[in-house]
Amino acid sequence: MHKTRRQFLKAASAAGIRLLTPLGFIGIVSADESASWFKNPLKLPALQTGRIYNDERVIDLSLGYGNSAFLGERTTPTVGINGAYLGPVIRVRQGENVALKVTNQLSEPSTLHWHGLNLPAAMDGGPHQVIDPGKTWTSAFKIHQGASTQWYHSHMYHRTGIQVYYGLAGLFYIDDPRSDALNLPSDYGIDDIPLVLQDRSFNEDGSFRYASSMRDRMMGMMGQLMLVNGTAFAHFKVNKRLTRLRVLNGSNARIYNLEFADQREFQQIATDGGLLQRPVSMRSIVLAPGERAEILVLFSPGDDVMLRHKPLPKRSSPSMGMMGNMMAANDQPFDIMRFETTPDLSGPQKIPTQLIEPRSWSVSEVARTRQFTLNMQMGMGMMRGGGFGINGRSMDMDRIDARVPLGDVEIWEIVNDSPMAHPFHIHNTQFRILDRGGKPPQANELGLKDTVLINAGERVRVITQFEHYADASSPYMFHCHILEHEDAGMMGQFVVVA
Ligand SMILES: [Cu+2]
Repeated sequence: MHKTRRQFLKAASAAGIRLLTPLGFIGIVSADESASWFKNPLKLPALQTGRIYNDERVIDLSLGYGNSAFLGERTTPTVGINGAYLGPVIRVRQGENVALKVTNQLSEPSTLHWHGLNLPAAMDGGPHQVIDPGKTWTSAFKIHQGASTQWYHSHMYHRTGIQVYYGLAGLFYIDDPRSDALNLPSDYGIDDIPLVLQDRSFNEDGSFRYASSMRDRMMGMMGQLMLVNGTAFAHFKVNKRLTRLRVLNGSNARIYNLEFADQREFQQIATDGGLLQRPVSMRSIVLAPGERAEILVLFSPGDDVMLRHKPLPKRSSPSMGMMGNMMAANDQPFDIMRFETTPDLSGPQKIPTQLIEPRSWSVSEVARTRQFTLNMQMGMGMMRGGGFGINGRSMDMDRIDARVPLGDVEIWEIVNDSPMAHPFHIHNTQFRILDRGGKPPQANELGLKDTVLINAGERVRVITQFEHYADASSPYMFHCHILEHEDAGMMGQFVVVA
């Protein structure tokens, strides 16, 4: 294993790819080098709107094997949905009844979970909705939510990490009349661009290298090379002055702090659950696994700019010890993709000053507060592969951890009692962040969210309401979205009861 990896790194090095760290992350920092490398046209997933049949929008999806060429002529065995790697962008409208028909053509069981959607628990695609090989599962429900960028991915218990890594993920757009009326860039692939960010590691033969070390399982799987929509060294030709980027952190474990190399301003217009009240000016944005952001970027003729990761400010504490050192050593700057304008750049297009009023709840409506403490047991517990849990308990498919009355407004207080950050995700709902470490959230976190990053030692309170669907027997999940942590048991189950 080590030999293979060393050979790959050697080959990469010979090809001019700079090795940034002893831990082996491959990236390119110098603008000169980047220009010669980042020239692969950004792949765009197919847009799938399905067909209307009996007042239902029917979307056919098929999980299957494929081969993908990420690195020159070497091919990588991958898994995809209606294709070799990743899946189509599913596009539906608020108020529609949808039926997602998922056929599993893999030789192992899998699931497809609709991340961020409000839906009946039995339609959620979580660990209880297993699709056996050769079988078709239909997930049918009404879309209650407004315009937003959601996504979908495998949620197979103990296999989520590897199945998503191999390619079982895609985007899920919802449109509504209010967002239509804002006249935002919305021409798919022209000025409305999906960016699925993923980091991957490869063996010398081109195959993916997944979670081979203790470190991969403990920190979560970090890759050596960036893929955007499955494109390595991606290059996008910008057509319009004002371009909307819908960014998904679809990585298993890596947290990005995104900025443009020239540190230009951009406007964040949406969080996980939809549009913000008004655009928020930013120069960098942190996105943890599972999180989405929609941003508007203004380009000028002649622009040639990298989107890159900038290391986060160090937040070291004595308790972080070895793990803190590992995290710091791994956090180097690297380029993600390149944006180059075409000579006939058209526009400009106006940025609206007001967007929508996102759903909110008042603390005075709260029926109860629940606490969730994220645990990582260090030392021997970790060495045995255990120790990942919530409230001191590891995931148990036969245990319900919380019963939430339908329609109640609740505060969920999430405490990170571990030395590293964890993105906490709640199924079936969108919430608002009340406070982070006792302080109000930043302007760009004031919208609806379904995944929130909880830094080491931090306490975050979110407020939400579970609506529309109750089922005392089918549970939804709440969990860490570092997929190796989720697979190792940092997950729990709740039901919504009428
Ligand atoms: Cu975690």
